[in-house]
Amino acid sequence: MTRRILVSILVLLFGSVCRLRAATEYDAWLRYEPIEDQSVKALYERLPAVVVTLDDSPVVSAAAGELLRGVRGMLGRTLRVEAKVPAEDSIVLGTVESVKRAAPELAAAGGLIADGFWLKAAAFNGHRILIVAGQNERGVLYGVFALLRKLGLHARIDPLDDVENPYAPVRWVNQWDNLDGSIERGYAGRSIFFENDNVVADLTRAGDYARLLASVGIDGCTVNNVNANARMLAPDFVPQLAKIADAFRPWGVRLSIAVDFASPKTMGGLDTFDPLDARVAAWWRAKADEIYRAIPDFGGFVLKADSEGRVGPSVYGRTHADAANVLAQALQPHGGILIYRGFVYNHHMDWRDLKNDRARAAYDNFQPLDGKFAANAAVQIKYGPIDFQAREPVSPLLGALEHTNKTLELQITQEYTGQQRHLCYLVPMWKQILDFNLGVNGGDTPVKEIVSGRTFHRGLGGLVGVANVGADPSWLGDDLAMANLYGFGRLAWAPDLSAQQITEEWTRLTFGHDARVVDTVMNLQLESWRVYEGYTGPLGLGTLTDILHGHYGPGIETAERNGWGQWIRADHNGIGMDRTAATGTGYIGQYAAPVAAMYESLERCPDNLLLFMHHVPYTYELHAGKTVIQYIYDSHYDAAVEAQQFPEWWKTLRGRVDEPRYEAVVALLEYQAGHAIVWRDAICSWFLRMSGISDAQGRAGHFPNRTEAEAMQLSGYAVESVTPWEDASGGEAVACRSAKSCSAQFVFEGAAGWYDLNVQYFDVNTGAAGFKVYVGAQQVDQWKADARLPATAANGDSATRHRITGVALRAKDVIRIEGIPDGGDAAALDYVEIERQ
Ligand code: GCW
Repeated sequence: MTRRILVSILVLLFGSVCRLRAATEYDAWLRYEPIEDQSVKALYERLPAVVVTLDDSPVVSAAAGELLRGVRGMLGRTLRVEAKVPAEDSIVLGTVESVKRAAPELAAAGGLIADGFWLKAAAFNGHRILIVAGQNERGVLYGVFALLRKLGLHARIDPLDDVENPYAPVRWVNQWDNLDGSIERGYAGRSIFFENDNVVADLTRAGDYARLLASVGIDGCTVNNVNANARMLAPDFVPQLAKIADAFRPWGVRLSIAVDFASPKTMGGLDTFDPLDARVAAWWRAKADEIYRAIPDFGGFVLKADSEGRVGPSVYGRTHADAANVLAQALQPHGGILIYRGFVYNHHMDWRDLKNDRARAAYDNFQPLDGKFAANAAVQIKYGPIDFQAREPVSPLLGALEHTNKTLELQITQEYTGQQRHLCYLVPMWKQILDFNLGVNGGDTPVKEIVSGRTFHRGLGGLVGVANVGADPSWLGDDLAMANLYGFGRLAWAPDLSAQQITEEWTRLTFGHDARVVDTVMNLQLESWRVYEGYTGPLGLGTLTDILHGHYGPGIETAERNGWGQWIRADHNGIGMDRTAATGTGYIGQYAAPVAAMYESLERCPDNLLLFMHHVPYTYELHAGKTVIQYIYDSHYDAAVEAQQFPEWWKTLRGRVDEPRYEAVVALLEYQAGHAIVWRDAICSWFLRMSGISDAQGRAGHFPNRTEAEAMQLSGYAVESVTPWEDASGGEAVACRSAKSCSAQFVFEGAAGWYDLNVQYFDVNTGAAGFKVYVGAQQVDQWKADARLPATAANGDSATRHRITGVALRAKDVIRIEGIPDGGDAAALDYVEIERQ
């Protein structure tokens, strides 16, 4: 072993041990908790004391450092590091090649492909050795993480003979980081890569991020927004990018970047960016050469073109394939790849034309180009034909490119699924997508096989997850949301793993092995997507959020009557997009026959996609045995009840989970429980008014325990209407705009007893208003409206519920809420709801 390797292993080890103690959420699933259980410890009693690294490379050093760190953490032992196989038991790390050289008598496992590994407990010269052999260096690193995962899961490591290969070559994350340090659709703080148009000086977090990614087999990271800044290719920027690549390299994560298609003109000074112009091609080649000189293991480019205002080949009447290929050819000599976003659609479509349909766009744009893309190019296709909704059918384009490489785009950052303030664990959704049989050519062609390249024998393919981690200590802004990052990586590596297994692994590694903790956290995770869909947009309606702004709270009508094409076509009689081939937009005809036949038929179309595929009256009877309208009411009420249970389940873990994570998660789940009621009421009120059909159970529109703020006795507060109306109870709220403090009060008319008070207010991000609640002269609670919500006005994004439990009330008590505005936050109040305990 060279001194350099030893030093770097020690730096990795001790540098990280300090951080490990400092924060648990930062370490996510790589906590390496000490194993206290003696019977489990006994499983590892005979773990060799020596680790041998046969290769001299940053990746294998990182692997060795990680092994030391993990064993130190879990078993409290520091392994000895050596360069030659000693005359004692040892753990041997190296590529298959090096293992063969060091110990030819050890029959290496056959069948390894790039990045694959072999874990083997064997006898050698009378000693026990534990081999971690990789097909390449990255495989060694993945093998170490797999071994440590076994320890973390308290699994046996003797006997041991495991061969693992990645399911697909491309296992990337995309970050949508802007060079100013903001992150498009990021919900966890500022960029860990950029600030002020430059790469940040301290790239420790970039390295730690790469370590997290590597631990689940992710081998590439595109660091900037697909809405790319041309500066990414500026000559002074390339050396800065090289520093990020340096931070990634020990973890086998290749850097890639999104580029602006007009760069040859805007950055390169040419008078064109026509992909078929020889000067443009030469410019891209020279740029790629320059990048590879600075970053020899550079992954490639990602391109979003002719989409959402980005320029593209259409400027010159060229095709997407022309655009992709000019970049691909520049990367090809260096082994780089070009990923072309399939997310291309017209966002100025005429909504009055019932035949128009955004869902058709990806297929219509790309299917005719099948076979025209370079061998080192892939089209990256979002899982659904619209845009990361709570539920969508699988994109038909996935089944329609037999002669083109593809990657499947999933979204880890929860843009349309609660933005990490709602628990919405997406692995069950992703499993459904990956397992969905597109029935191409009448065969068994699940999405996972298609996108990995297996079905059509493509050399390139895989999974890409839009991650958008940020500088928040917990990476995604919510400890539980990290299961989505973990699960994405595991599925990209091994899509046949069950949601159950992935969830259990993540839970044990993140929170330990207390059976109650494991059960509770797994239940929360595994139920959360179904519940989220239930109180947002069921029956294939999409999330029903405000699509024109934050994509967060309820905003049903924003989908309609504009060019964006997320229409749900709701009127007084019925709802849903008719996408049939027979009478609708023809979208369903983009699927292979067996799938098309299922969706085309009202009888066979599953309820959960009915309104995506068909327009039906509200009184249409579902397979579920109720009408569409009643299903909408029931789903929202039932799911909101379930969301109320989430914080209660979690609270049973007090004392079993460390305080900081316990508290952070309670706060989020309580917020979610309140916001689920906002969603429920907004959607049910809207459909009640639109359909004119009342809820058979009498709930929608009736709130017996609620006192509207606008009906209270106000001092300083003034009544304002809220837009959209359904986001406030009664369509109105009160705001305190011209006084230092305002109050709203009412007389409690119920019987004496114990009550919970729910105060519904609006928390905007332009200030932090204060609230105080009094019963008679006695203050019973106070808080600040200082949550980070994507809202500057009173609406469904800012609507927040504060619950005060266990208050003794007597008839004729005066309940008074005092609001103290701050900055642009007018302490707006919606209602108070009083529930008997
Ligand atoms: O989901 C939408 C987002 C945009 C995003 C776009 C895309 C980066 O709302 O913010 O732009 O998709 O995927 O390109």
